[in-house]
Parts: sequence; C-alpha cells; structure tokens
Amino acid sequence: MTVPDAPRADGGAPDGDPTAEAVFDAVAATAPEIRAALPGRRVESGTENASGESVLAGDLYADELLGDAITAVDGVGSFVSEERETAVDAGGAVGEGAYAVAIDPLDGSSNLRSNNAMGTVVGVYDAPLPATGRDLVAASYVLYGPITTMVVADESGVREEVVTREDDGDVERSVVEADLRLPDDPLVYGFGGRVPDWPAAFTAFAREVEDELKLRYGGAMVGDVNQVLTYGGIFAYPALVDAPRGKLRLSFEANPIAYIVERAGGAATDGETDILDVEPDGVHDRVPLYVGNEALVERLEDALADE
Ligand code: AHM
Ligand code: MG
Repeated sequence: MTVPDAPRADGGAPDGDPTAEAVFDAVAATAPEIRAALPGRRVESGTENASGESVLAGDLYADELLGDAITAVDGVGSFVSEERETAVDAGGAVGEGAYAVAIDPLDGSSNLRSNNAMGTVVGVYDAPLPATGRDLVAASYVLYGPITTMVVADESGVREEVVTREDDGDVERSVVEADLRLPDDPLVYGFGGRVPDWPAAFTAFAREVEDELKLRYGGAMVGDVNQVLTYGGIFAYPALVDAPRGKLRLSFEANPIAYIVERAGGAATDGETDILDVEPDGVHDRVPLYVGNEALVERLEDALADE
C-alpha cells in the first residue's frame, strides 16, 4: 500500500506544533486514497474490533493506510487505533519528546452501506495512552462529505480546511476558516441511540430541545459534530439504560472532538465531568458524550443531575 507524498499546507499555513502538523499532513495525504478505495470496500471484513463491533473492509483499509502514514512521521512514538487491540510502537519515548497518536480511522462506517457521511478522527497526545484529554496537544477530524474538509485544533485555535488532490497528484490543504467559532445562537441537535434506551432525564431534556432546535442526525459523529460547529447546537451519544458508558470511545472519539469544540468556544461533558478530565482505565474505554454550545451542555448537565 503506498502513501502519497505529504501535502503542503497553504492559504495561511499554520505555525502550530510541527509534529502535530506533520501528522495532519499525513492524514490529509491519505484522505483522497481512502475516498477512492471506499466503493469496493462496503462489505463486512469478517472480523471484530477491540470493542466487539464488526469491522468493514473500509475500516481495515483506512486503518492500515493511516497507520502506515502516521507511524512514518518523525516525532510519533506510538500509534493507537479504534480498530487495533494494542498500540503500535513507532519509536521514540512518548511524553519525552514523542507523541502518541490515537485515531478512529473511519468514524460512522456503518454509513458506507447507505452512502452517507463518514470521517476520520485524530488525537495527538503528549503522554502514553490511556491518558486524559488534557494531554492532547492537537486534534483533528476529516469529513468525507460531498467535499473533503478537515477541522484542525491546537493551542492557537480551530481552523477549517478543504483537502483537494490536484491534477499532478499533490494533496493540498487550503484554509477556508482560520478561526472557527461555534455560533452563539444554536440551531441544530442530533442524539444517538434509540429513545427507549435513553434514561428518563435525558429523554426529558431531548423533548425540550426538539421544540427549540432542528433535528440533524446522520449517524456519523464527525458529520453530526460538524453540523453543530457550523450552525451551533448540541450533539450527544448519551449514556443508555443498558450501557451507562454509552457507545463512543474516549481516546479515539470523545477526547479529540471535545478538544476541538472547546477550543471553538463550546463545551463537552460526560454528563458530570468535562470530557477532557475523564480518567480512562483503558485505551478502548467508552464514555457518554454531550457536546456543543455551553449553555445547552450546562442545561443538559442540570437535567441529568435531577434524575
Ligand atoms: P463507529 O466509529 O464504529 O462508526 O461508531 C461510532 C458511530 C458514531 O459516528 C455515531 O455517532 C454512532 O456510532 C452512531 O450510532 P447509532 O447508529 O447507534 O446511532
Ligand atoms: Mg467512531
């Protein structure tokens, strides 16, 4: 499997952490390859991942391509994926100059069958995993929609980019919004899972919100969070009655998304605690995720506290 040359960022190239930027270049470089490979990879691979979920051929392809690209980046000491049981040692001591990179290679891959949005989620941690989100130095997601966008956050803020492959094969990242901020007036909401599986307090909160906001739920966290970042609102994959830790994974999904949304002016919680402060026991730990405009997230925390 070949990984295209790393792209050069243009349109106001960011001067963030060089290793994190090199990781995001590597991720951007793989994005057109992943897109191109998906049409033939919509079937089950016949294997299960560390969370006991069946894995599609597209999940495996994205995982391998991204794993090859990210472990080749200087300064990456360890690579962990939602699709891999254990970490890959990429050389270098994590926390002593080298970073640990955690990815969800193809978030929302069950949307492959219906051809709806999917994404890739990336967290760059300055600590061996499992770690809390406070150890993130940068995070990003790629959204494979009608166009390929990439949202990148680091200490300096959040920006939105478009990823394109030029006629000469080079992949470019172009900044379309240099300072992405959550709109003040929320418009949309999207909540995962089945209503009968929701705890009563969350259902009551959802009933309130559906009178105020428009439903936008696409079944891929990256796509649904991107709607929240674009229009303002709240996304949740809540604690369920029979799954109090919800569905999403802290290291690969919730932490990077919380980092991005918080730096864009929003908030993220597990219902009680800021997601970035949640202490994991293992790298595949799950966590309930409620993320979006701060006022909505605070209302949600109050609603859950009443239960
Ligand atoms: P995945 O990473 O295996 O695709 O699972 C995570 C996805 C999220 O993108 C999405 O929010 C959620 O699962 C959808 O679950 P559901 O179909 O239960 O609503
Ligand atoms: Mg996912």
